[in-house]
Amino acid sequence: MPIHNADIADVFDEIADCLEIDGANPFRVRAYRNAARTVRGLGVELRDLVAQDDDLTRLPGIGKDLAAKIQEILVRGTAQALEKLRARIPPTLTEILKIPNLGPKRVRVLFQELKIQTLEQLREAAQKGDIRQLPGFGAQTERHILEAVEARATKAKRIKLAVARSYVDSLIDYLKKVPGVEQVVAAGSYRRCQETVGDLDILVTARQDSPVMARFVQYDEVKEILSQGRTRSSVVLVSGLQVDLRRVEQASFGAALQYFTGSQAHNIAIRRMGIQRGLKINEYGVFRLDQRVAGATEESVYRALGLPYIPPELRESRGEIEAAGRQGLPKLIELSDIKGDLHVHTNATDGRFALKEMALAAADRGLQYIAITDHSDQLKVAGGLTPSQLRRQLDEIDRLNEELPGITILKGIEAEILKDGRLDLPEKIAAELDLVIGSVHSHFALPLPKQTERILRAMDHPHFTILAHPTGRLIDERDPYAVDMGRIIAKARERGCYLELNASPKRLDLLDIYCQVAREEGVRVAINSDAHGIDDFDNLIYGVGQARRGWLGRDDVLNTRDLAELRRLLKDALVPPAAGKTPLGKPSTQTV
Ligand code: DGT
Ligand code: CA
Ligand code: CA
Ligand code: ZN
Repeated sequence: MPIHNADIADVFDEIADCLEIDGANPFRVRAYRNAARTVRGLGVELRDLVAQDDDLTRLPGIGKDLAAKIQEILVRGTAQALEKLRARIPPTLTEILKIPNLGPKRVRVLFQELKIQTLEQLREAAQKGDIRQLPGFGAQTERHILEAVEARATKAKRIKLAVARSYVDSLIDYLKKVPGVEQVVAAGSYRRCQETVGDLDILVTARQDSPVMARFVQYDEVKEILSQGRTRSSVVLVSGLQVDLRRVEQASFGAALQYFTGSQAHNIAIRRMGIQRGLKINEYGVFRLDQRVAGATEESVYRALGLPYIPPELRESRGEIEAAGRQGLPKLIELSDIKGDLHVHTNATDGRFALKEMALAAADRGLQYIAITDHSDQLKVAGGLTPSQLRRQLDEIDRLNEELPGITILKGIEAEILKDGRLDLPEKIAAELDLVIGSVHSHFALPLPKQTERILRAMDHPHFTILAHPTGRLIDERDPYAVDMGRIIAKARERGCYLELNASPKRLDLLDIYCQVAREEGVRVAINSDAHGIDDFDNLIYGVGQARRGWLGRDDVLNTRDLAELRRLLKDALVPPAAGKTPLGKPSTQTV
């Protein structure tokens, strides 16, 4: 059974959870958390590194002890350290830890005082009013807990796109090696680059005699076979991901790919359009009076309707069919259009690598510039920079810009947007910065008018350049805060500043629907990795996927510009447009 990095990271995270509930030394907890993050973000599979005898202690945050644990997990699938902890701490407690408002201390109190071990017991205790009796809890906390438990129970388990990708790639490689297999494509929400996927839909074409259906259920990561047939099988992988495999005829491949890529809403609209033209469209092809007229390729399906090809990311029934009909589809951005990254951290705050290492890693990936944007002073938990630390960092950037010819380092900061909308920005240094990213990391629960006013006020700061992760959501963990995004986007247009699409797979914020609004309003978006480690630059691809879902083309994205033009655009954001000057016009949109 091959062990993936995500599995190893899960073991480390669970150890950290257990240690935390156990009241262990915070440094130990953090060591496991950091290791989990390192492992998760690694570009290569650890099992491959171990197979070629690489020294794992070269990896950041991995010492001898953790390297040994990685080896152990690769062999046994788990670690003895975790098994020992589980013997004392019921594993279901770590589920309870995921409820917002419940940190390790509270989870421990609930366990010790009320013997609460499961979400179900937590719900019952909250309903009976037992929790409010505990020291440090109260009626309001009890109500929040109950709401959170109920919300979790109704939410179907979905997997983040980036996590799914690590499983998909191995499975596709495996299927491609089966004799007689011709094409293997992952369709469904995965192909549409949706931020999370419910299950995976894979299509194959193969020669008549190919054993592909039998081999699929024999894949060594299959935990459970749900159904098995000649053209369709479903399994659940060890990771919990369900995979549906369908074998289709070559002549139907395009129609099947179109059908199983979805979305359902897009497909219904497409089929309705077909009916109006006397065409029947299904997963086998496009038919006129039972005569197949198209279906071998997706292009042929759309062509039969008089439409150009519609990229999968647009197939959400949000106007793409109408736009295609008038030849008005945007030419979508691609990863190769990204020239730089405007949100990067170093170990001066909560990043894990030195400035130079981050710059070299970015240059390695072909980026022409990065902006260093470490946290500002007020974000104490991330070790925010004092003005004198920032000053030293700026001097270091000057030195490195002389030393490193391949890349330009811009000077920036990720400034806290304080509760009242002031920016945590050392005013004396602000003028020396190339850009200022404003971020909300506190007071998420403000009511909508207050939250909106707070952010609008921050955007009024003359040095404000980019609004980071504009809705604050963490996928599956934290909903967007209550904020009027329409007003924020309108403000960015008036003010001439920019919005970030944070490419971290757990954020993907700006949301796709707001990208579409930003584009219509002529507000440019910066697709940033928010890198805390060198591998995080690889997350830009997820930002690009989300941007494509939001209809963005190259011109709609700030960091597709070469350095000279980028500098001009950053300067444009410096002061509000003077009276009489026309506000930033719509970027010219390329059409195909
Ligand atoms: P997911 O798995 O929840 O992330 O989302 P999808 O979009 O992958 O949905 P899924 O796996 O249920 O089905 C894959 C595609 O197959 C879906 O996007 C459209 C197509 N499809 C499935 N069931 C139906 C249906 O009842 N009607 C139509 N028109 N299309 C369907
Ligand atoms: Ca699916
Ligand atoms: Ca499915
Ligand atoms: Zn950041």
